[in-house]
Amino acid sequence: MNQPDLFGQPDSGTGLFSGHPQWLSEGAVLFKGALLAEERALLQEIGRISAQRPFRQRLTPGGRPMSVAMTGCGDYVWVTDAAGYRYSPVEPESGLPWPDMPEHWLQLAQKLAAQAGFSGFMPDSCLINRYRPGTGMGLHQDRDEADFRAPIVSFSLGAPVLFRWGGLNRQDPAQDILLEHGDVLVWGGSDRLRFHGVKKLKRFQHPLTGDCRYNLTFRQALSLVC
Ligand code: MD6
Ligand code: FE
Repeated sequence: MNQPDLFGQPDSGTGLFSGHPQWLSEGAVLFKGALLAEERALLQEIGRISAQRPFRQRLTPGGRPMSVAMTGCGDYVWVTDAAGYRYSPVEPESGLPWPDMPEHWLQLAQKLAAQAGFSGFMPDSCLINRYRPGTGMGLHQDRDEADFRAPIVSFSLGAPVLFRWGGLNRQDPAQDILLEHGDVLVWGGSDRLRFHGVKKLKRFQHPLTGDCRYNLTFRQALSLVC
């Protein structure tokens, strides 16, 4: 049976996502429910990583704590403190390297990037964000990476949220995109430097994550596209 699945379930036979990708524009693709078959494994691995390198509310360069708590894995993780925004090979508090990126995560991120038209994606960084009710993220561009030709692959797990999706200038009109448990957003090319943000999380109870939303963002932080 090779019928496309309108509900966006991964095809367990091939491991390929058979739902319809939604192209938001030339370089941004939303795969609804692409992670549903992997939800438990993903959440278990988040638990294992955060047991080693706990979620922390880091300080902005201006000295205010971010409302979102962060940890991560891979060669580098994005951090912020008085010294500024940067990708760090170690957890600043302990000086210890980050846990390895699980092979399974790398494969998922690469597969979805390729399905969005970005083959050869080699993420060296996965930032894990944890949102609680009332937390969000202001409009920003992702520009701390070395090579903007590489896309970003973003996994959403747990409570749903509205993602603010703007243009290349801060003042450009923005639209709201619903990101739900299991959704993947791949974003690159001419959309790579779009302004975006996360609206405040509403109270919600998810059977697997409680009131939390987790976002995993895979990036080529310091490695160049070859
Ligand atoms: C979040 N994500 O979804 C925050 N940036 O929690 C981001 O800031 C983001 O999802 C670039 C590309 C995809 C993203
Ligand atoms: Fe971002």
